[in-house]
Amino acid sequence: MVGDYDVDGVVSSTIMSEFFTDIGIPITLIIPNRFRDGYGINEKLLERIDADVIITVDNGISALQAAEVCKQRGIDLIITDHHTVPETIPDAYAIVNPKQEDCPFPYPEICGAQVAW
Ligand SMILES: [Mn+2]
Repeated sequence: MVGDYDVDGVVSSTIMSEFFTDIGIPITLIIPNRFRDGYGINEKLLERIDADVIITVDNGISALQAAEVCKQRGIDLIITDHHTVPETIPDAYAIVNPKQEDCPFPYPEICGAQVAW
């Protein structure tokens, strides 16, 4: 799982980590270092991730290149985010973002932690 270093990102990461721990699924949490790794899931960060599935929390909706790398490597990328949806969205296995036009959820302005929850 790839989180974010701000408050929303850390809470998102905690909620999702606790869920997988509670149901007995091993999960590795990576919160990118703002200075060394940059923001969110990205190509550089992917160099040190070996996984079958990657879930993002509070980031990922603009990660076009990272999604491409995941696809090439056979990694299922599940993006959960609440940030503004760009014109072109990542080619991911799944995207959960209430700001997507076709999302029926009635509250598009929720935070990333609520999306994760
Ligand atoms: Mn956020």
